[in-house]
Amino acid sequence: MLKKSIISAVSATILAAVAFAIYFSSLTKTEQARWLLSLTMSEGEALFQSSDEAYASPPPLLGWLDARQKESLNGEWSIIIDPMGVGTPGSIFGGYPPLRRNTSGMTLVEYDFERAQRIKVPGDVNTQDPRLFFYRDKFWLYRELSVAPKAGRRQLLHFGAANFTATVFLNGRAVGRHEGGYVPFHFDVTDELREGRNELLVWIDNRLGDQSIPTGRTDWWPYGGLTRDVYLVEVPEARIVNAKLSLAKGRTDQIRFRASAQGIAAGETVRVQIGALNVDETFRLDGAGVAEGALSAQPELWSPENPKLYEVTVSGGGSVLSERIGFRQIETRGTQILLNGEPIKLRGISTHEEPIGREGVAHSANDMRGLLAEAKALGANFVRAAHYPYNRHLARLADEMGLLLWEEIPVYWQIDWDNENTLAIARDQMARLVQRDWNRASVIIWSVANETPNTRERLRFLRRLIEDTRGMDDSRLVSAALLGGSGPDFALIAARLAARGVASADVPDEDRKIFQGVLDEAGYFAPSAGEGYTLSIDDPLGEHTDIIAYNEYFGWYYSVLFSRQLGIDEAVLRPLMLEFMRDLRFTSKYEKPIHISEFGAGAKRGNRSEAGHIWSEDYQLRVYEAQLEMLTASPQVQGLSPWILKDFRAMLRPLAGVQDYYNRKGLIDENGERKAAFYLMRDFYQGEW
Ligand code: GCB
Repeated sequence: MLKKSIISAVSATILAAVAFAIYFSSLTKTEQARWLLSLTMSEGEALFQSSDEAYASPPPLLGWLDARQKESLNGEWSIIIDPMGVGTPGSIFGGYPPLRRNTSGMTLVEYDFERAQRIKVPGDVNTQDPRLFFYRDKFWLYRELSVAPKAGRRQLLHFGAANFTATVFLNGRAVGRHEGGYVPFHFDVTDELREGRNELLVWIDNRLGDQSIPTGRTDWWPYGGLTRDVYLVEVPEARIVNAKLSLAKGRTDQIRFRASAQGIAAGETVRVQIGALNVDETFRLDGAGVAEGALSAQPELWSPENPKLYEVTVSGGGSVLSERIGFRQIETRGTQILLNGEPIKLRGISTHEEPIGREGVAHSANDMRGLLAEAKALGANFVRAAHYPYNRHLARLADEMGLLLWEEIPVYWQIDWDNENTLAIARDQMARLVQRDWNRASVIIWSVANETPNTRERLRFLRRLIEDTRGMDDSRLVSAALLGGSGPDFALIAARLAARGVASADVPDEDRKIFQGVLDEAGYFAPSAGEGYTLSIDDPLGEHTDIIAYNEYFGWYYSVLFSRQLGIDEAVLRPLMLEFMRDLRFTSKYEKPIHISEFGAGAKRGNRSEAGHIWSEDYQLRVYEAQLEMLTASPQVQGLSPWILKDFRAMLRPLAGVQDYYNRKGLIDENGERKAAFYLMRDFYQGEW
């Protein structure tokens, strides 16, 4: 019976093949060619489509990375640039995997990783090859690794960050994809790894757009690539995934502890030890793999003056993890910020993740130490790490060096507020940042956004992020850098500038007439020459944040705005503005501390100007002088983080001979040379305020 059906199946196949051969030979040569081409095309299309496959997303973050057993995959990787996106595995162009070689001299291999150019990982691709400086598209990174799988252990492929969408292939199989950049993620590759040589391929798509986080247009360099450490982390099957310790709310004699585990049975225990505090407790895991409870302890409190850290060991299953952790309280009371119950002013500075004296992204502990050392030299006790999560060394070093930190995700300017996927990327970034750094005492503020428009959709989006953040971690403050000043505010300020303009002896007649016109229009409401103004920062998001953070550019951009609005020459308006700023004040209807998260002016180091022309160190200095006088006269202002510590790379900044694709608002230049305003700021931070 079986024999019969096999015979009939075989003969049917032979018949079909013969019929096809007859049909094919009846076609003309052109028809035959078209037929063959259509076959290749449809295969090709299928391969191109494979790039849109639903790839696995990475599991939740693995905490306590520095305490894990791991092998570094840093070093030289092969790179193939692929702006057309055709190098997908299996395609005739990329033709990978397995790694193919043309050893016979007759094998067509175009994407040959052995012959390809090498670049360093971690590192951005843009500054490692001059041809890639402005490149913002797709490329492949490849390396081999050899491992010996071990029974009872899992191998996790960890990336500190991949900018901005990374699809990871191991031995030709897609293991997953992460979208968004700037945050760590991993995949469990135990089942993909094999004894001996393994081929690891990462497809990076460095494009950003309207729906990504960050959006396509940013005032910083969208460095692409594997910008942070890559590791193969070996963990036991039964393991601690993460653990958080922080002081109980309002208390200094109790530490809250919470750990999550995987592969350890409910009812088993997690042990926490802090030798110096005589803590040695165990907590049972519940059905969800969580163990939590309170520890009685009276730690010496962490502060910038006394950055005290304790060695903490958490063990459970096969994990034994140790880290140095500090304990402190941060809260607000009315318009004050309290650190360990005492009012503190944030003497801060803003930064980007770029090292001093080298091009590209900062990725090593040394890079970060250099940056933080310069903030310390400025006399700062606070760093605003704008505008995206930096590498993990930042907060660890800030813990040790005694610097308070603001950490942020790149929800920046205008994004697609109604897009679910956009929200999902932002939530993922926040979760990974918070879960990575929640044991760092230095981090006191999570920021969910920078300079976003005041709309309903934005409010909904950001409230969601704030809720998420507080849900994960209620031992810190939440904020967002706002844009302030409404149309009416600016009209009233314009009238005050006009009153000063009319009274000033330095204003040319033509401009005086324009100013007079503004005053005539204001009529009865026209201000007097010396009148100041109090600007209230009332963005509705302020209701939901703990701190009202405000970016303002009086003395820089706003002078352009007023000059255009009034039709007055900038040369006339700028000095009037610097004078007026001394009578400008800030407040908010929310009874909360105000932090001026940005102010500044562009200056090319070495450019001096007695006349105080813009782009000179002298003009920058004048803006800083006026800003400090203005800001310290507003009692609600409890913190400053001027823009910015160091000149940084920005595609938005082309001005030849001055910017050359650097944003020049740094207090030091790209080589670490200080500008005059650095010293002014340093003297200010050493003073009374
Ligand atoms: C801002 C942005 C910051 C820019 C800065 C500038 O308001 O928050 O990312 O770099 O202004 O220099 O224009």
